[in-house]
Amino acid sequence: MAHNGNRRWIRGFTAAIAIASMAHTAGAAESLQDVMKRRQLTQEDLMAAAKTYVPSGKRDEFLAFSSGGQSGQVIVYGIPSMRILKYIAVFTPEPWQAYGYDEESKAVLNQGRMNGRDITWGDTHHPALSETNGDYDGQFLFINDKANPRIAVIDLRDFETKQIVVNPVFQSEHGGAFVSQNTDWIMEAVQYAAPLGGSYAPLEEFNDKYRGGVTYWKFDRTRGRIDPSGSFAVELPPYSQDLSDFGKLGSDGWSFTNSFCSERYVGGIERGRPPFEAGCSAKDTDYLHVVNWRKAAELVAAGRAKKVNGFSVLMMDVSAAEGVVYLVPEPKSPHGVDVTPDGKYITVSGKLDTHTWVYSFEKIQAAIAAKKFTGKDDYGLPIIALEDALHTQVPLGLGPLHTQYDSRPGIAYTSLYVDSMVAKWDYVNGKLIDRIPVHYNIGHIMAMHGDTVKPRGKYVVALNKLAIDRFNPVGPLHPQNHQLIDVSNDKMQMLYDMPVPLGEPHYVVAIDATLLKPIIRYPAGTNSRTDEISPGKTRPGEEKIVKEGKKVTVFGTEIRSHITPEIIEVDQGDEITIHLTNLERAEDQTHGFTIGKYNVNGSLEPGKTATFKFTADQPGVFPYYCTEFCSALHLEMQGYLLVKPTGYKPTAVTAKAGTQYTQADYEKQIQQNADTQKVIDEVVAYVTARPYKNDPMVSSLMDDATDQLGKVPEAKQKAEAAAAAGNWSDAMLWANQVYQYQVKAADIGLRAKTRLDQTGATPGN
Ligand code: K7E
Ligand code: CUA
Repeated sequence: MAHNGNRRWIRGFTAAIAIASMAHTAGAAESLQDVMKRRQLTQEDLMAAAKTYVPSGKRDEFLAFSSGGQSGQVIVYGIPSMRILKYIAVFTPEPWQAYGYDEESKAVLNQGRMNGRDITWGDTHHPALSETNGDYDGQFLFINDKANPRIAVIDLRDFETKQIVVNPVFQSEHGGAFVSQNTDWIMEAVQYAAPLGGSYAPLEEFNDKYRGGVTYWKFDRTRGRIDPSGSFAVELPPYSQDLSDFGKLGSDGWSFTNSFCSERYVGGIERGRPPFEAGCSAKDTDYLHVVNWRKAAELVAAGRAKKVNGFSVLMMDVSAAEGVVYLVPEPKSPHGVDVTPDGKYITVSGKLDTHTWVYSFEKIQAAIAAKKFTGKDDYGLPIIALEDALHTQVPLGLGPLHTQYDSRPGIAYTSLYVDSMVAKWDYVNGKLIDRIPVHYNIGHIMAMHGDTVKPRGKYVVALNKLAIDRFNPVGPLHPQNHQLIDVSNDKMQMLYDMPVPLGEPHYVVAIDATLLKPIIRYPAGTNSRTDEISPGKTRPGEEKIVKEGKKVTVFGTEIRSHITPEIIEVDQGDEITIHLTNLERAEDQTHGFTIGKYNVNGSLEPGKTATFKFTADQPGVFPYYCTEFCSALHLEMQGYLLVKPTGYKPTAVTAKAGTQYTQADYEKQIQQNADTQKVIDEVVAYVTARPYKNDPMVSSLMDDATDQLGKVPEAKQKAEAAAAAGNWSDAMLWANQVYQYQVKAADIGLRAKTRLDQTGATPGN
């Protein structure tokens, strides 16, 4: 940076302090009526805008976690603003967060490998938030991969994926993730039947050899990880199990899973048979599976399970004999089973039935207690008569799918896929209350805390499969359309269309934003994927390069605005390991890292340590740099990887600096440092006159500023020593380094000052 540039910077800096306290002057204003006219907005539009608009600096009331469908990710957005806040990388490598680039996150993705193969995508369907006593607690998020049966664990302290578990028994899944009311179990039901454990059997043996099932993963809340050794599966008939839900309150200990092809039809167009769709929807009813999972867990603990690929599976003969699984007829081709907030009812909708059916848990239990069954299915599982389980059937419309619940007792919202509508209805008294059109072909519907014991009401979101004409066309593939609906009044009101351009978001969960308490920084040197301190953790001043034969290990750091080391010299063929620690503590002060042409890419949030491994097989000069625009000197946050060709013979060269500096340059720099110090003193006086320690954000900014200033004496000493030796170039450069530390301290200090101004802190304690 040029000298006069620096001077301008100081002037600008002083000006910034002055401007910060100036009032804004208003120009000739357009009236609200003018804007309505110009933009052709109705009163209703204005009302919707007022209900969804979140002014700059204000925050959303709820946070939604949406499946990212084929992207294998999770999308986080705010409600009511519908502003996207984050994509969480889960099953798919994702460069922005360096997921799948550093060794730490590669280790998580590698947990999801199957049969020795990298699976680099996922078909995410159902996110589930962790619950305590049946309500969201804001600690964990789980999501399933339908295509490759897997479940991932995301920690909501840092919104990072921590674990992926592969289902060792089943070949596909759909009815996951759902959590028990204290999140000690996570459910994952099969979709398409196949022989257990991945073995082969011809389709002719479908009835005998193909199986469905439900997996109950044990979740260790203190470790925040799934424990596969404590988990088990329950074998089910090959009925194409679909969605599931856990019981709650009085129905805790039970789970419910619907199915859509209890006909066990096997298609085969090429064999001259009608396709799956014909044979799988021939009967008038399918089966709701009612599972006493707590009893199943006891039987597994008592050694009654079989092992399939080392995983415990409770087989159907045991389930039938011990009363673990019961079947109840359910509407044709159902999709979705949802337990009411009080745990007393279970709603199931059949895509090919216009009614939603409501079952009574109490009636089901009474039938089981009285052993009142209409018979058994081909696998020996008892069938409860519909009339012995049904509470009511409510005509809602065409193609009912999923149901969510309102804060008002008895009120539910059900998506109507074929009608493209949302139905509001009363499941206790069996009455339709209101319907609203959506655009178009709604899949899931989601209400605030809408699948917990304590729904919050206010909004529902319609997750529409098609957008068609809602947005500016962007090619033949349109975005999905999430529509926000106000449900706080008697009539539902459409508020907002939000395009989702990342994949098909099957299901979403939304939590009261105040329940989330994400961290600002990691404890220094954290491997964020294991929550442990990394062996690569490096403290400032302890950076080093260790060479052992062909192995080169770099212990480096990043802080505004340099990477240490700045030069890494290796020989062609060396195996390189680079550990980088971000030394920053300030909020949002992330650094990146890349080495061009070596596919090295890092994202280091404050406190994180990440590791990069590669073989330096290509000789040459490879610049590396920080990929986040992290400070005014971000572009200078750079270095060189020098890979010497095999057999390279160095010739004697003396380094010659680009620019030589004189005593006058040095003195000019000293003066500038003194001026800058004055500005810093002003900011410090301003901040410390106010109770800044009461605000953790300001307090940590001030810690960071103090850190930067703490480096001044050493650089100053070096500058003075060089000056004493008459080496004006080194003297000037070290004096300039002093200036760099000052600038960063001032920059952070000014941020602290701005924050104090925004929060209205006044002098005093
Ligand atoms: Cu798309 Cu829940 Cu997988 Cu329904 S699912 S729409
Ligand atoms: Cu760090 Cu740019």
